[in-house]
Amino acid sequence: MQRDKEEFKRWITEEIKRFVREDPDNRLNLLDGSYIFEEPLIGFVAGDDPIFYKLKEVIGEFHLTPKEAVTKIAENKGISVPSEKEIGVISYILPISKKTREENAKMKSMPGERWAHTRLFGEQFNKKLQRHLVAFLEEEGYFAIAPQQVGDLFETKRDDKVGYASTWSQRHVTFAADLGTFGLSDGLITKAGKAHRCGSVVVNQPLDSPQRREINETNLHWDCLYYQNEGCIECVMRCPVGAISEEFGHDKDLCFEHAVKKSAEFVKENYKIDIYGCGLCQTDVPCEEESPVKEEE
Ligand code: B12
Ligand code: SF4
Ligand code: SF4
Repeated sequence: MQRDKEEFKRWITEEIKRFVREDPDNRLNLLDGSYIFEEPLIGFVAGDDPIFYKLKEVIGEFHLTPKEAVTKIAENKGISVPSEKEIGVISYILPISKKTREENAKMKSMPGERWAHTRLFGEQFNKKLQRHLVAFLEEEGYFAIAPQQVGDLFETKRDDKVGYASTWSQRHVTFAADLGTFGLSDGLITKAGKAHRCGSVVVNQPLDSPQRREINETNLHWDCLYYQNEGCIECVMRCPVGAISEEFGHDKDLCFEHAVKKSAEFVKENYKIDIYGCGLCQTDVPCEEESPVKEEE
Protein backbone atom coordinates (compact mmCIF):
# COMPACT_ATOMS: atom_id res chain seq x y z
CA MET A 1 0.00 0.00 0.00
CA GLN A 2 1.48 3.35 -1.03
CA ARG A 3 1.20 6.29 1.35
CA ASP A 4 1.80 9.98 0.87
CA LYS A 5 5.06 11.32 2.31
CA GLU A 6 3.68 12.72 5.55
CA GLU A 7 1.48 9.72 6.21
CA PHE A 8 4.44 7.40 5.61
CA LYS A 9 6.61 9.35 8.04
CA ARG A 10 3.99 9.23 10.79
CA TRP A 11 3.33 5.53 10.22
CA ILE A 12 6.97 4.40 10.28
CA THR A 13 7.87 6.73 13.18
CA GLU A 14 5.15 5.12 15.25
CA GLU A 15 6.42 1.63 14.41
CA ILE A 16 10.05 2.43 15.27
CA LYS A 17 9.01 3.91 18.62
CA ARG A 18 6.72 0.97 19.36
CA PHE A 19 9.42 -1.59 18.58
CA VAL A 20 12.01 0.18 20.75
CA ARG A 21 9.47 0.37 23.61
CA GLU A 22 8.15 -3.19 23.36
CA ASP A 23 10.80 -5.52 21.96
CA PRO A 24 12.24 -7.71 24.75
CA ASP A 25 15.74 -7.48 23.27
CA ASN A 26 15.96 -3.77 24.01
CA ARG A 27 16.81 -4.81 27.55
CA LEU A 28 20.02 -5.52 29.45
CA ASN A 29 18.76 -9.04 29.97
CA LEU A 30 22.00 -10.36 31.50
CA LEU A 31 22.17 -7.47 33.98
CA ASP A 32 19.11 -5.82 35.57
CA GLY A 33 16.67 -6.13 32.65
CA SER A 34 16.40 -2.34 32.24
CA TYR A 35 16.10 -0.59 28.86
CA ILE A 36 19.22 -0.44 26.67
CA PHE A 37 17.91 2.48 24.63
CA GLU A 38 15.49 5.30 25.40
CA GLU A 39 12.93 6.78 22.99
CA PRO A 40 14.46 7.11 19.50
CA LEU A 41 14.81 10.20 17.31
CA ILE A 42 13.75 9.62 13.70
CA GLY A 43 14.57 11.54 10.51
CA PHE A 44 14.22 11.19 6.75
CA VAL A 45 16.21 12.01 3.60
CA ALA A 46 15.28 12.03 -0.08
CA GLY A 47 17.10 9.36 -2.11
CA ASP A 48 18.09 11.97 -4.71
CA ASP A 49 19.53 14.40 -2.15
CA PRO A 50 22.87 15.66 -3.61
CA ILE A 51 24.46 15.18 -0.16
CA PHE A 52 24.95 11.51 -0.99
CA TYR A 53 27.33 12.54 -3.80
CA LYS A 54 29.04 14.96 -1.40
CA LEU A 55 29.61 12.01 0.94
CA LYS A 56 31.49 10.24 -1.84
CA GLU A 57 33.86 13.25 -1.95
CA VAL A 58 34.18 13.45 1.84
CA ILE A 59 34.46 9.74 2.65
CA GLY A 60 35.40 8.06 -0.63
CA GLU A 61 33.96 6.77 -3.91
CA PHE A 62 33.24 3.49 -2.08
CA HIS A 63 30.53 5.13 0.07
CA LEU A 64 27.19 4.08 -1.40
CA THR A 65 24.37 6.32 -2.50
CA PRO A 66 20.89 4.97 -1.58
CA LYS A 67 20.34 4.16 -5.26
CA GLU A 68 23.57 2.16 -5.44
CA ALA A 69 22.56 0.35 -2.26
CA VAL A 70 19.18 -0.77 -3.63
CA THR A 71 20.31 -1.50 -7.19
CA LYS A 72 22.24 -4.71 -6.55
CA ILE A 73 19.56 -6.15 -4.28
CA ALA A 74 16.70 -5.22 -6.62
CA GLU A 75 18.54 -6.83 -9.54
CA ASN A 76 19.20 -10.00 -7.51
CA LYS A 77 15.51 -10.22 -6.60
CA GLY A 78 14.39 -9.48 -10.16
CA ILE A 79 12.60 -6.31 -9.03
CA SER A 80 12.75 -3.22 -11.24
CA VAL A 81 15.28 -0.76 -9.80
CA PRO A 82 13.57 2.36 -8.40
CA SER A 83 14.82 5.73 -9.63
CA GLU A 84 16.54 8.11 -7.18
CA LYS A 85 13.35 10.13 -6.90
CA GLU A 86 11.38 7.06 -5.85
CA ILE A 87 13.74 6.28 -2.96
CA GLY A 88 13.73 7.55 0.60
CA VAL A 89 15.98 6.93 3.61
CA ILE A 90 14.77 6.41 7.18
CA SER A 91 17.37 7.22 9.82
CA TYR A 92 17.14 6.87 13.58
CA ILE A 93 19.04 7.53 16.80
CA LEU A 94 18.85 5.15 19.77
CA PRO A 95 19.88 7.14 22.87
CA ILE A 96 21.74 5.06 25.46
CA SER A 97 19.91 4.82 28.80
CA LYS A 98 20.67 7.24 31.60
CA LYS A 99 21.77 4.50 33.98
CA THR A 100 24.34 3.23 31.47
CA ARG A 101 25.61 6.72 30.78
CA GLU A 102 25.92 7.44 34.51
CA GLU A 103 27.97 4.30 35.01
CA ASN A 104 30.27 5.04 32.06
CA ALA A 105 30.68 8.63 33.26
CA LYS A 106 32.44 7.29 36.35
CA MET A 107 34.93 5.23 34.33
CA LYS A 108 38.43 6.62 33.77
CA SER A 109 39.99 4.23 31.28
CA MET A 110 37.80 1.30 30.30
CA PRO A 111 34.05 1.06 29.61
CA GLY A 112 31.51 0.33 32.32
CA GLU A 113 29.80 -3.07 32.32
CA ARG A 114 26.48 -1.67 31.09
CA TRP A 115 28.27 0.16 28.25
CA ALA A 116 29.97 -3.07 27.16
CA HIS A 117 26.63 -4.92 27.25
CA THR A 118 25.09 -2.07 25.26
CA ARG A 119 27.85 -2.36 22.62
CA LEU A 120 27.14 -6.09 22.30
CA PHE A 121 23.41 -6.58 22.92
CA GLY A 122 22.38 -3.03 21.97
CA GLU A 123 24.01 -3.45 18.58
CA GLN A 124 22.26 -6.83 18.19
CA PHE A 125 19.01 -5.03 18.93
CA ASN A 126 19.92 -2.24 16.49
CA LYS A 127 20.40 -4.88 13.77
CA LYS A 128 17.14 -6.57 14.77
CA LEU A 129 15.32 -3.24 14.46
CA GLN A 130 16.73 -2.76 10.94
CA ARG A 131 15.70 -6.28 9.92
CA HIS A 132 12.28 -5.75 11.50
CA LEU A 133 11.74 -2.52 9.55
CA VAL A 134 12.68 -4.22 6.28
CA ALA A 135 10.20 -7.06 6.95
CA PHE A 136 7.51 -4.65 8.18
CA LEU A 137 7.84 -2.55 5.02
CA GLU A 138 7.93 -5.61 2.76
CA GLU A 139 4.71 -6.90 4.32
CA GLU A 140 3.07 -3.68 3.15
CA GLY A 141 4.39 -4.16 -0.39
CA TYR A 142 7.44 -1.89 -0.19
CA PHE A 143 10.94 -2.81 -1.28
CA ALA A 144 13.36 -2.01 1.55
CA ILE A 145 16.94 -2.76 2.55
CA ALA A 146 19.17 -2.01 5.53
CA PRO A 147 22.55 -1.43 3.79
CA GLN A 148 24.61 -2.27 6.89
CA GLN A 149 22.90 -5.67 7.13
CA VAL A 150 23.67 -6.74 3.57
CA GLY A 151 26.94 -8.63 3.39
CA ASP A 152 27.50 -7.84 -0.28
CA LEU A 153 27.13 -4.12 0.34
CA PHE A 154 28.57 -3.37 3.71
CA GLU A 155 32.25 -3.35 4.44
CA THR A 156 34.44 -1.58 6.97
CA LYS A 157 37.96 -0.77 5.89
CA ARG A 158 41.01 1.29 6.64
CA ASP A 159 41.22 3.80 3.83
CA ASP A 160 44.44 5.68 2.93
CA LYS A 161 42.70 9.06 2.93
CA VAL A 162 40.12 8.93 5.75
CA GLY A 163 41.35 6.02 7.88
CA TYR A 164 38.74 3.65 9.34
CA ALA A 165 35.53 3.99 7.35
CA SER A 166 32.71 1.97 5.84
CA THR A 167 30.58 1.78 2.73
CA TRP A 168 27.52 3.06 4.66
CA SER A 169 28.32 5.49 7.44
CA GLN A 170 25.30 5.70 9.73
CA ARG A 171 26.53 8.97 11.24
CA HIS A 172 26.72 10.65 7.86
CA VAL A 173 23.22 9.41 6.99
CA THR A 174 21.86 10.81 10.26
CA PHE A 175 23.64 14.09 9.50
CA ALA A 176 21.89 14.09 6.11
CA ALA A 177 18.57 13.54 7.93
CA ASP A 178 19.43 16.59 10.06
CA LEU A 179 19.39 14.58 13.27
CA GLY A 180 22.75 15.91 14.44
CA THR A 181 26.18 17.35 13.70
CA PHE A 182 29.77 16.21 14.33
CA GLY A 183 31.59 17.06 17.56
CA LEU A 184 35.32 17.61 18.04
CA SER A 185 35.56 13.94 19.05
CA ASP A 186 33.91 12.85 15.72
CA GLY A 187 30.79 11.69 17.64
CA LEU A 188 27.48 12.83 16.21
CA ILE A 189 25.72 15.20 18.63
CA THR A 190 21.91 15.09 18.42
CA LYS A 191 19.07 16.63 20.41
CA ALA A 192 19.38 13.53 22.61
CA GLY A 193 23.16 14.00 22.85
CA LYS A 194 26.13 11.99 21.68
CA ALA A 195 25.77 8.76 23.71
CA HIS A 196 23.74 6.77 21.22
CA ARG A 197 23.81 4.19 18.47
CA CYS A 198 22.16 4.79 15.11
CA GLY A 199 20.83 2.99 12.05
CA SER A 200 19.00 3.42 8.77
CA VAL A 201 16.86 1.75 6.12
CA VAL A 202 16.41 2.57 2.41
CA VAL A 203 12.91 2.16 0.92
CA ASN A 204 11.13 2.74 -2.39
CA GLN A 205 9.08 5.57 -0.92
CA PRO A 206 9.69 9.15 -2.08
CA LEU A 207 10.54 11.34 0.91
CA ASP A 208 11.57 14.99 1.32
CA SER A 209 14.90 16.00 2.82
CA PRO A 210 14.93 18.32 5.81
CA GLN A 211 16.08 21.93 5.54
CA ARG A 212 19.68 21.60 6.63
CA ARG A 213 21.99 24.50 7.31
CA GLU A 214 24.44 25.29 4.49
CA ILE A 215 27.49 23.02 4.78
CA ASN A 216 30.48 24.85 6.20
CA GLU A 217 32.96 24.21 9.03
CA THR A 218 30.73 25.78 11.74
CA ASN A 219 27.47 24.24 10.60
CA LEU A 220 28.99 20.79 10.17
CA HIS A 221 29.86 20.96 13.87
CA TRP A 222 26.91 23.11 14.95
CA ASP A 223 26.11 21.26 18.19
CA CYS A 224 29.70 21.21 19.45
CA LEU A 225 30.70 23.90 21.98
CA TYR A 226 34.30 23.83 20.76
CA TYR A 227 33.28 24.95 17.26
CA GLN A 228 30.92 27.53 18.77
CA ASN A 229 34.00 29.07 20.41
CA GLU A 230 32.72 28.22 23.86
CA GLY A 231 36.09 26.80 24.89
CA CYS A 232 34.91 23.25 25.57
CA ILE A 233 37.51 20.47 25.35
CA GLU A 234 35.83 18.05 27.75
CA CYS A 235 36.04 15.10 25.32
CA VAL A 236 39.78 15.77 24.90
CA MET A 237 40.16 15.53 28.70
CA ARG A 238 38.01 12.37 28.90
CA CYS A 239 39.93 10.32 26.35
CA PRO A 240 42.34 8.07 28.27
CA VAL A 241 44.79 7.73 25.38
CA GLY A 242 44.93 11.25 23.95
CA ALA A 243 43.08 10.28 20.78
CA ILE A 244 41.22 13.62 20.63
CA SER A 245 43.00 16.95 20.25
CA GLU A 246 42.23 20.52 19.23
CA GLU A 247 44.91 20.25 16.56
CA PHE A 248 43.92 17.01 14.84
CA GLY A 249 40.40 16.23 16.05
CA HIS A 250 39.96 12.46 16.39
CA ASP A 251 42.91 10.12 15.86
CA LYS A 252 41.15 6.94 14.77
CA ASP A 253 44.25 4.75 14.99
CA LEU A 254 44.90 5.64 18.64
CA CYS A 255 41.19 5.22 19.34
CA PHE A 256 41.12 1.82 17.61
CA GLU A 257 44.08 0.55 19.66
CA HIS A 258 42.30 1.40 22.90
CA ALA A 259 38.54 1.25 22.22
CA VAL A 260 38.72 -1.91 20.12
CA LYS A 261 41.88 -3.87 20.89
CA LYS A 262 42.81 -3.08 24.50
CA SER A 263 39.27 -2.80 25.82
CA ALA A 264 38.33 -6.23 24.48
CA GLU A 265 40.83 -7.91 26.82
CA PHE A 266 39.53 -5.90 29.77
CA VAL A 267 35.87 -6.60 28.97
CA LYS A 268 36.46 -10.31 28.58
CA GLU A 269 38.38 -10.57 31.83
CA ASN A 270 36.08 -8.37 33.92
CA TYR A 271 32.61 -8.67 32.38
CA LYS A 272 32.93 -12.15 30.79
CA ILE A 273 31.56 -11.13 27.39
CA ASP A 274 33.31 -10.99 24.01
CA ILE A 275 33.14 -7.40 22.88
CA TYR A 276 35.06 -4.12 22.89
CA GLY A 277 33.99 -0.56 23.64
CA CYS A 278 34.96 2.69 25.30
CA GLY A 279 32.75 5.76 24.74
CA LEU A 280 34.40 7.71 27.54
CA CYS A 281 34.32 10.73 25.20
CA GLN A 282 30.53 10.33 25.00
CA THR A 283 29.87 10.39 28.74
CA ASP A 284 30.57 12.96 31.45
CA VAL A 285 30.68 15.63 28.74
CA PRO A 286 28.26 18.54 28.13
CA CYS A 287 27.01 16.96 24.88
CA GLU A 288 26.26 13.56 26.48
CA GLU A 289 22.46 13.71 26.64
CA GLU A 290 21.51 16.84 24.70
CA SER A 291 22.88 19.35 22.28
CA PRO A 292 24.60 21.88 24.55
CA VAL A 293 24.12 24.58 21.90
CA LYS A 294 20.95 26.62 22.22
CA GLU A 295 18.48 26.78 19.32
CA GLU A 296 18.68 29.92 17.17
CA GLU A 297 15.93 32.45 17.95
C1 B12 B 1 34.71 2.37 11.60
C2 B12 B 1 33.98 2.74 12.88
C3 B12 B 1 34.75 3.13 13.98
C4 B12 B 1 36.23 3.44 13.87
C5 B12 B 1 36.41 4.81 13.18
C6 B12 B 1 35.36 5.87 13.61
C7 B12 B 1 35.14 7.01 12.59
N1 B12 B 1 35.36 8.25 12.98
O1 B12 B 1 34.76 6.79 11.47
C8 B12 B 1 36.68 3.36 15.37
C9 B12 B 1 37.16 1.97 15.67
C10 B12 B 1 37.79 4.36 15.77
C11 B12 B 1 35.36 3.59 16.10
C12 B12 B 1 35.27 3.97 17.43
C13 B12 B 1 34.07 4.21 18.09
N2 B12 B 1 32.84 3.97 17.62
CO1 B12 B 1 32.48 3.41 15.80
N3 B12 B 1 31.94 2.92 14.06
C14 B12 B 1 32.58 2.72 12.95
C15 B12 B 1 31.59 2.39 11.81
C16 B12 B 1 31.54 0.87 11.66
C17 B12 B 1 31.85 3.04 10.47
C18 B12 B 1 32.13 4.55 10.53
C19 B12 B 1 32.35 5.17 9.18
O2 B12 B 1 31.97 4.66 8.15
N4 B12 B 1 33.01 6.33 9.19
C20 B12 B 1 33.29 7.06 7.98
C21 B12 B 1 34.36 8.09 8.27
C22 B12 B 1 34.83 8.78 7.02
O3 B12 B 1 33.78 9.01 9.20
P1 B12 B 1 34.57 10.16 9.95
O4 B12 B 1 36.00 10.10 9.71
O5 B12 B 1 34.11 10.19 11.38
O6 B12 B 1 33.94 11.45 9.24
C23 B12 B 1 34.40 12.76 9.45
C24 B12 B 1 34.52 13.50 8.15
O7 B12 B 1 33.68 12.90 7.17
C25 B12 B 1 34.03 14.87 8.50
N5 B12 B 1 33.60 15.67 7.40
C26 B12 B 1 34.52 16.44 6.79
N6 B12 B 1 33.90 17.13 5.82
C27 B12 B 1 32.57 16.78 5.78
C28 B12 B 1 31.54 17.21 4.95
C29 B12 B 1 30.26 16.64 5.12
C30 B12 B 1 29.16 17.07 4.21
C31 B12 B 1 30.03 15.69 6.15
C32 B12 B 1 28.67 15.13 6.36
C33 B12 B 1 31.09 15.27 6.99
C34 B12 B 1 32.36 15.84 6.80
O8 B12 B 1 33.04 14.65 9.48
C35 B12 B 1 33.30 13.49 10.18
C36 B12 B 1 33.60 13.79 11.62
O9 B12 B 1 34.74 14.59 11.76
C37 B12 B 1 30.25 2.96 12.41
C38 B12 B 1 28.98 2.19 11.99
C39 B12 B 1 28.48 2.72 10.65
N7 B12 B 1 28.09 1.86 9.76
O10 B12 B 1 28.44 3.91 10.41
C40 B12 B 1 30.50 2.93 13.93
C41 B12 B 1 30.02 4.15 14.75
C42 B12 B 1 30.52 5.41 14.07
N8 B12 B 1 30.73 3.98 16.02
C43 B12 B 1 30.05 4.33 17.06
C44 B12 B 1 30.54 4.30 18.39
C45 B12 B 1 29.51 4.45 19.49
C46 B12 B 1 31.91 4.12 18.63
C47 B12 B 1 32.67 4.16 19.97
C48 B12 B 1 32.09 5.00 21.11
C49 B12 B 1 33.00 2.73 20.47
C50 B12 B 1 31.99 2.15 21.46
N9 B12 B 1 30.86 1.72 20.96
O11 B12 B 1 32.20 2.11 22.65
C51 B12 B 1 34.02 4.79 19.49
C52 B12 B 1 33.88 6.33 19.41
C53 B12 B 1 34.94 6.99 18.63
C54 B12 B 1 34.64 8.48 18.44
N10 B12 B 1 35.44 9.33 19.03
O12 B12 B 1 33.68 8.82 17.77
C55 B12 B 1 28.67 4.85 16.66
C56 B12 B 1 28.65 6.40 16.67
C57 B12 B 1 27.70 7.07 17.63
C58 B12 B 1 27.96 8.56 17.69
N11 B12 B 1 27.48 9.20 18.71
O13 B12 B 1 28.56 9.16 16.84
C59 B12 B 1 28.53 4.22 15.19
C60 B12 B 1 27.69 5.06 14.24
C61 B12 B 1 27.94 2.81 15.38
C62 B12 B 1 26.41 2.81 15.48
N12 B12 B 1 25.73 1.98 14.72
O14 B12 B 1 25.80 3.55 16.21
N13 B12 B 1 34.30 3.37 15.27
S1 SF4 C 1 32.72 17.51 24.80
FE1 SF4 C 1 32.66 19.67 24.15
S2 SF4 C 1 34.24 19.79 22.55
FE2 SF4 C 1 33.80 17.62 22.83
S3 SF4 C 1 32.23 17.16 21.29
FE3 SF4 C 1 31.15 17.68 23.21
S4 SF4 C 1 30.71 19.88 23.05
FE4 SF4 C 1 32.27 19.38 21.51
S1 SF4 D 1 36.15 6.04 22.23
FE1 SF4 D 1 37.62 6.07 23.94
S2 SF4 D 1 39.64 5.92 22.96
FE2 SF4 D 1 38.17 6.48 21.35
S3 SF4 D 1 38.25 8.74 21.27
FE3 SF4 D 1 36.56 8.18 22.67
S4 SF4 D 1 37.50 8.18 24.70
FE4 SF4 D 1 39.19 8.08 23.22
